[in-house]
Amino acid sequence: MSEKSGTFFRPCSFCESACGLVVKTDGRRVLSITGDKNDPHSKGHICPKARALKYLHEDPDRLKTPVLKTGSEWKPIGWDEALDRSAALIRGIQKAHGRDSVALYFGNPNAYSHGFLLSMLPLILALKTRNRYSSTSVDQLPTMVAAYLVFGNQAMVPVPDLERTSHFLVFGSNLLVSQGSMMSVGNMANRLSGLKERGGRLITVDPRRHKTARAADQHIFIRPGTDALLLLAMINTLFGEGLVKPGRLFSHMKGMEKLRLAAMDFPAKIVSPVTGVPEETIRQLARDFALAPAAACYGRMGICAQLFGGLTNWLVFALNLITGNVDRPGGLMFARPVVDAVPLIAKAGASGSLNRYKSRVSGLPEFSGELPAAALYDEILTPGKGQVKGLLTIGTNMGLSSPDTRQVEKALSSLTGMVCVDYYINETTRHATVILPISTPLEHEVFSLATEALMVHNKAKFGEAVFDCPKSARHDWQIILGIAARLKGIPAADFFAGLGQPSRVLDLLIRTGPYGSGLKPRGKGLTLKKLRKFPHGIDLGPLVPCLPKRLYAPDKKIDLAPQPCLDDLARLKEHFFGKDASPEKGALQLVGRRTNKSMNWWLHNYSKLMENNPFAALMHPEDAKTRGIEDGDLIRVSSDCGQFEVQARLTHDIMPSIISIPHGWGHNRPGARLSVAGQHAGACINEVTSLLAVDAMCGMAALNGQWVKVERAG
Ligand SMILES: Nc1nc2c(c(=O)[nH]1)N[C@H]1C(S)=C(S)[C@@H](COP(=O)(O)OP(=O)(O)OC[C@H]3O[C@@H](n4cnc5c(=O)[nH]c(N)nc54)[C@H](O)[C@@H]3O)O[C@H]1N2
Ligand SMILES: Nc1nc2c(c(=O)[nH]1)N[C@H]1C(S)=C(S)[C@@H](COP(=O)(O)OP(=O)(O)OC[C@H]3O[C@@H](n4cnc5c(=O)[nH]c(N)nc54)[C@H](O)[C@@H]3O)O[C@H]1N2
Ligand code: SF4
Ligand SMILES: [Mo]
Repeated sequence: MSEKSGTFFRPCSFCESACGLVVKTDGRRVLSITGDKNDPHSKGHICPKARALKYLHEDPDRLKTPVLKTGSEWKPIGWDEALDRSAALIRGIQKAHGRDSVALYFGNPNAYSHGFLLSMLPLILALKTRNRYSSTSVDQLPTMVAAYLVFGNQAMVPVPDLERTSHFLVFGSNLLVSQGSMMSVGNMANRLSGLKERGGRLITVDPRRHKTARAADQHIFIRPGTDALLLLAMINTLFGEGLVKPGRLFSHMKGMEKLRLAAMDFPAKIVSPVTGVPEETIRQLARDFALAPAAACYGRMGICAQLFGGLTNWLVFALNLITGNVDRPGGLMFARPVVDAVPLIAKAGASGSLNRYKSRVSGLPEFSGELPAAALYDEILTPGKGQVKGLLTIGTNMGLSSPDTRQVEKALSSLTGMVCVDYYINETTRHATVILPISTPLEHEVFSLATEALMVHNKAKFGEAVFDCPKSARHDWQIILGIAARLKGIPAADFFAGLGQPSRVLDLLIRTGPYGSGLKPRGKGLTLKKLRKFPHGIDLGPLVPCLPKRLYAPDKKIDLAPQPCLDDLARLKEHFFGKDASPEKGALQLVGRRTNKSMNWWLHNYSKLMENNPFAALMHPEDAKTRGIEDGDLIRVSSDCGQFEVQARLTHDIMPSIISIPHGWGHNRPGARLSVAGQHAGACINEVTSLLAVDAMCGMAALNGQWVKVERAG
């Protein structure tokens, strides 16, 4: 239908925001990409990255056929040969060295592909390796761990009810740039101005006064990694001042007394000097939160990628819970998507697990069948039974996105075989034996399966493919099932026949979901066919309360004081109040930041996105002065792991002794074929981050807060 007119409506599949796009084509080329004003979720919002859909599609560097490495050359090969070789490589290594000798690593963009999400299980089952990794453990792992421990299901992640809250407290997230994450908002600026218009308040807590902080009613500087202390002191204040009012859900909670006792050790007076937040500010923060008509506390990368991410995410949930701000309008609520993964996960016995086993070398804990990314490189480099010798990556530039790129580089170049599913020969896939390129987003259908479960207002949308998929291209699910079938020794055709196209599976999931028609052919509710009739998406209304019905712990309780969290408090105390607790002299603490025209490590090959997209470090004038650094100078940032040079920008919008550096750069690796990115190489922040900085409780990489040496270059 829309093919004729050349106008297509679809969600953007680059980030969790899932903004509605209008893509106009002349049948062969994209003419324009604009925001869809009729999309009830994003109401016309898009960001500069959306146009990368066109650039990616037209990029001459993008692989159009599989390639095989022969010596230092890449040879194009056909799909059957490529899939046969990939499967043979994996099977060969597993036969010789055991099942765990091949590792799997799934990267961030897979979260936006329903094709991937609906086909990954057969691959996991076919590989049967304990060495399963993903970007989760450099991203949102602590949030999922906390959701599992507190609400009983790793997918029960509550989102702030931005439409109705009157008090929004944000830790470690620059919402106006990132658009938020572990929540799908669509149009952040609009939602935050709505909050202001209602007379609500926005408060940010961050070592940097970023764009969102500048738009906030109050900004609080905090020393990196100390958020758990601040939250404990806030909770302590609430208990001390009789402000704990858990409300309706109280009878479904357990652990209140344990939480009170835990917080007793952390009064505002004690945590103030460590966090850098004045005592009275801490108390006032707690009171304001408790007394607001409806409050929501949320945090993202700043409270995940740090040494105490697990504790901090638990405490964020606890703060919301004991003030009665969970599962009520204006607080933290749960989305009700058309495909509801939570009960499916529960039924499959996969609600979550923590520390059932540990990684072989570094002893880091398992979470829900995955091991932490920070553990992988030791597994590759350390000989012994179970050593990883083969790697299958799907949609990750892990060579740059993991800490300590020097060590990662050493590990990747030592592998016996590596298969990558990716568009490019980039900094990571250049290590591969075979690269299997997938169709571009314009060549396949889009459905935001994962992000619709995190929407701040219920909504469903399905986007048709804009272009026919060329005969020579394959979708990710075809590649994944193609490898899985070969590993299982099943003819690929049988595999597809059994599982069907993702859209068929999707239809089944929608029919059996919360709004579904059921399995009868003429049921009343939603089907994929009906959803397809609403190209701008269907507005399914504001978030609605769902507890206690959706509690999945065996005792059906919300746990305010999970044992793994209580146990981890000793590490927190030792770290900040133990005998070795003084900060490193003369060093600065590194924090990361997102920028408007970058998407992690993969949209730098498009010249339009590289205009006014500088690679620069932000530091405080005081720190610059003591080092003889002036605005615009080239500085050297170093640690035990490595070093790089970057331009310094001086600003008072950052705490003294902090340095903020964006990620996504480092395109100077030999053999990568990214001609535009190569001209804007910059340096990779992870050249100076260490694999040893890990949140021991859950295995999350502590990318933020590491100490680095900073001096003038040259
Ligand atoms: N334009 C753009 N948008 C993106 C992305 C992108 O690359 N570009 N990436 C997407 C992805 S994958 C994600 S996960 C999200 C991330 O979304 P955000 O979390 O909003 O992204 P960041 O800019 O990394 O913000 C992290 C903030 O934490 C602060 N911080 C560092 N350490 C601490 C700490 O210990 N405590 C506190 N309180 N704050 C701290 C940093 O100063 C920084 O301001 O963004 C998504 N959106
Ligand atoms: N120091 C530091 N490190 C960080 C972070 C930080 O803030 N600081 N942030 C962390 C976070 S939150 C994240 S999410 C990770 C991101 O790191 P990764 O998960 O490694 O993801 P990207 O860097 O986005 O790389 C995506 C890769 O997938 C390919 N690709 C794009 N779309 C698709 C697709 O649909 N299918 C397939 N098969 N391939 C595709 C791209 O070409 C690219 O090679 O980095 C983490 N690392
Ligand atoms: S904010 Fe995210 S979803 Fe929206 S247009 Fe930009 S990249 Fe796409
Ligand atoms: Mo992320």
